[in-house]
Amino acid sequence: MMGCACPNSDINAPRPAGIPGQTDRHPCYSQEAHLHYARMHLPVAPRCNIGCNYCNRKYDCVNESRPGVTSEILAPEAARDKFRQVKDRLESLTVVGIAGPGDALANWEETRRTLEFVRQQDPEVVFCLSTNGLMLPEYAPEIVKLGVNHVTVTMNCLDPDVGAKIYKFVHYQGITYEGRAAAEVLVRNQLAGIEYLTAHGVMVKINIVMLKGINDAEIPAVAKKAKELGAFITNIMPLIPAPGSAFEHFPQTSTRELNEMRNLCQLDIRQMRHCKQCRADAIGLLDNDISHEFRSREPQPEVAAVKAQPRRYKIAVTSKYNTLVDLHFGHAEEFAIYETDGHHHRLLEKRSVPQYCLGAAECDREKPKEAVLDALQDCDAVLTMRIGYQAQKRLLRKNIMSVEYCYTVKSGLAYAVEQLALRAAI
Ligand code: CLF
Ligand code: SF4
Repeated sequence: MMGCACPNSDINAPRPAGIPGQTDRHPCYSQEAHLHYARMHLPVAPRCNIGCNYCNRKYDCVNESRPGVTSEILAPEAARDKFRQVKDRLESLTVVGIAGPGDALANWEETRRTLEFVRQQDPEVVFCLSTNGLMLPEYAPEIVKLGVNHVTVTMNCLDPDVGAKIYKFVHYQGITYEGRAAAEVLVRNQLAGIEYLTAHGVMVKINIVMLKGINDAEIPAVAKKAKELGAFITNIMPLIPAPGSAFEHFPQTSTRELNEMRNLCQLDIRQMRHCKQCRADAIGLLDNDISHEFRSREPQPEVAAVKAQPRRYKIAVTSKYNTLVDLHFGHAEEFAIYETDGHHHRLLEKRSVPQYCLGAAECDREKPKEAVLDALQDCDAVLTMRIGYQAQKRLLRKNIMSVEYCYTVKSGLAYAVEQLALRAAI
């Protein structure tokens, strides 16, 4: 039976085939499933083997995540314990994914051991991996053997001349490639890896970062190739350049441009339209990340090293009643300024400011924005429930880190100190 042919709607598309009992419980592969089923990312993969021009390794891998927020890093044993803890509390959990904060396959030992640990505890869980694809020729057979049935490969181009503009380097089998040669190695391995996976029954999703004027003309060809290789779906994502990356000032892709591209590519292959570009330690439904409820209070090894020389930070918090971090950065009319070392917090003062964001109609008013940035210039970080990308970027230019959080101020301050220390250590 033919589904609705409207290119704007995946909701009316035929129910995903996929792997019965798996793909229909996978929140990213099925639009319907994302309303009911949760995923959990285990952040066990900090390293990466390529250099994307839109990446800054102080943040999560941009191929699957939104920059500006960093994730904790877990050893496989800690990941196993965390999985057990989350599984006990989150009935809707169906998928365990490894999505960074670097590349899952550039940290294969950690990735493999983590999956083995989790499988020992739950034979039913659906495994998911996200990778740049460079190491797929080496590890695809093991991936299949481990029962990983869903793999995301970020493939931004086919033409190495286009790839030369996207990738700074590719480090493969002890050799560092640059320019065209780097893209050639990467694309060759991606294509071979995808072909192997789909031939062995793995559901492959292709993420494509849309870079205006660089790869947008080639995206339809990438989508066609994905279809030809047997991929299940493509996820065309807007570029959100990481602060400090080579593409930091590159224009963002608008939702309209993105949807036009998806509509075009949908003629060839199913399109994902509900991606949240979530973080490498995300937990919960795609629309409701509850990872803060499960974050370890134990310092990370890198953080512990930094904490050996105790450092006190000044952190500006957005909170309605100074109990919870429950205010959007743009809506705050007051910042509570704390001094903290992560354990002991001292409220120094409250600073009144004009609202940073006065709604779309007044979005271009510079004066309130500058006033807020000036008021925070002596702070190391802003701890806030939510913050827009442009505001994050402007803060970062003043070396002020944005930390998104939504639980108590006390635990948020401890978390923000961890993030500051982690950033300093990377
Ligand atoms: Fe995670 Fe990615 Fe698996 Fe999903 S996320 S590894 S496929 S379980 Fe999903 Fe998050 Fe978008 Fe990724 S919403 S960023 S597509
Ligand atoms: Fe960064 Fe991810 Fe690209 Fe690696 S693959 S350079 S982590 S965006």
